[in-house]
Amino acid sequence: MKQRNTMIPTLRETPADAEVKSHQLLLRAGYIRQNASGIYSFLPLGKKVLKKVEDIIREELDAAGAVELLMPALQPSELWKESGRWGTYGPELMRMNDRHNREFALGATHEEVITSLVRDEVKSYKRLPLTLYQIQTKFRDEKRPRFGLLRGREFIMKDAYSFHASKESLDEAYDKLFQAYSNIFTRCGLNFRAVIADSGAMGGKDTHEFMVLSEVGEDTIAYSDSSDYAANIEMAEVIDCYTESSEDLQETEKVSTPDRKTIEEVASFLKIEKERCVKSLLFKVDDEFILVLSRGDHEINDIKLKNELNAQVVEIASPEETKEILGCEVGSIGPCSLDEKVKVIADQAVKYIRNGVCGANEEGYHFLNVNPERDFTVSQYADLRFIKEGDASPDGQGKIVFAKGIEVGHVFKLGTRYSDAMNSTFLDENGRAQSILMGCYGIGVSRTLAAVAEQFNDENGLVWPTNLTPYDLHLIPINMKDDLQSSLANELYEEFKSNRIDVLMDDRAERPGVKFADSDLIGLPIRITVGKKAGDGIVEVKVRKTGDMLEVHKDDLLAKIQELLQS
Ligand code: 9G3
Repeated sequence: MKQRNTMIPTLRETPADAEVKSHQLLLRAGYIRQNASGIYSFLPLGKKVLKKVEDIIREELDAAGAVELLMPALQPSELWKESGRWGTYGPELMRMNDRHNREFALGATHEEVITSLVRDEVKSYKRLPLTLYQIQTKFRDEKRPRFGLLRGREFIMKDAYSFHASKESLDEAYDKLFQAYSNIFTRCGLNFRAVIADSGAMGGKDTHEFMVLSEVGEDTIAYSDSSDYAANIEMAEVIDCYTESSEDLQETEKVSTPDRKTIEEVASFLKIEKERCVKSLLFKVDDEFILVLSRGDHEINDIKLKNELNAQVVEIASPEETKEILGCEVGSIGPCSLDEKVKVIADQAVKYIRNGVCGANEEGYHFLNVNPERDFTVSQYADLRFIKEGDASPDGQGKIVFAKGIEVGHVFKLGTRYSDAMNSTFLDENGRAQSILMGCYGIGVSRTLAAVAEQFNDENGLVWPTNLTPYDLHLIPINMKDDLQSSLANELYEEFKSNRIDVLMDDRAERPGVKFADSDLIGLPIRITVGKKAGDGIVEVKVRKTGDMLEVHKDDLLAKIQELLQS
């Protein structure tokens, strides 16, 4: 490709609203352009990288036995009404009406469409298992699109769906695709972890997220410093390895704690450590108010609370609700002498508190020397808190360390959540109708591209791994007007092309400095400069990643380039 014939609009300056490296560089190097908030065009270089990511995904999905299809982005609302999700998704689900005023969703995901398709076409266990996938544009009207392709409102997703007659078959497909995902992200050169995740609204039990370690990641991963245990912080379980206190139980005492409301204020006012405080939070769980206790230095994890109580909705009670139910302000509530109707549950660490402090359910008063079971009853202890750095790893090996992650993949065992709701059944070998078991598996393709850009760059621009680079090498004649240079450059251009090396030649009439700066920005793995020594058939080869420079005679060049591209 010659640069006069393509479109690579590089920018000198970093656009003000681009906050992270990948967003800045993909804009500056002319890979993407924003059309509207969270909506991008992939310019020729961006499109070529996108295709390379997609081709790696296709190879691995096909090898895992999945079959590609393509579903529509426009989805009739009837399907989402059948699954019950038309109402549960709010403004994030983009909707439109057609000319007959019929309602449609712009596809945010395709469980409904694929389940209805399989419902109509797959009736017998003989046709199972089946794994179908597509690579397609998705629409999600994010409240705060940001970080360029990392969180867009229109993005490219590979979504796969598997269909099974048995749990064993689903487990087998899940493991195969789990391995395929590991292969994909490894081939993309990404530093990733598969982490135990929460299935959220999707239902189903097993689910893993594939997280690329990155400071700009929105998710927090808790992983062991000495095993491969890793979990989304929402799901990381805390093992009960607290030590029993040997303290004698002291007499409870009510003390005035004027205007002290938070754990910090109460602990410092009473000169006790936070570990000795009982933190009380009133939660609204579906339609019931429950007082949830944790140790003063811990935070209640609402995802764990929701899963433990098998609830649909879990939210913190408002100050008004707290006052109405417990008769006092949030800062003074506690578990002692509560009205029977308020259920009390606690994180397991609370069980080990001895002579602790808690709110007295009276404005500005707290109790000293409270002890579980003697002074307050807990109907249920469970692992309800967020894990902290330094906690023991749940697999018993090493300590927990936190890292930020970009979620690039998510795999779920859905079970019959959609086939039940949409009556997608198959006849088993005894002729009995059973709901089809499903799995679903997503990769954020455009997000993966951005994650690669986030991981592969330096102070001069992008530095693509050879698997994903838009072109294999950058051929730069210093001066196209110089016959020796332009003829050697064109000769090399033809030679590379006829040897299936994808070459980009900078044939623009730009100063060398501009060409070199653009070349570093665009980030192709190898640069060949045709300059003053063209007459001797000598060119300069530069390896983008290491900056290594070497002079090579044109007769040795092809072999050298092929060797460099292999490594
Ligand atoms: C929506 C909107 C946003 C959504 C969803 C639906 C996330 C939604 C979860 C999934 C689950 C899997 C198949 C590929 C892998 C992920 N955000 N999810 O269902 F309407 Cl607006 O997408 N889907």
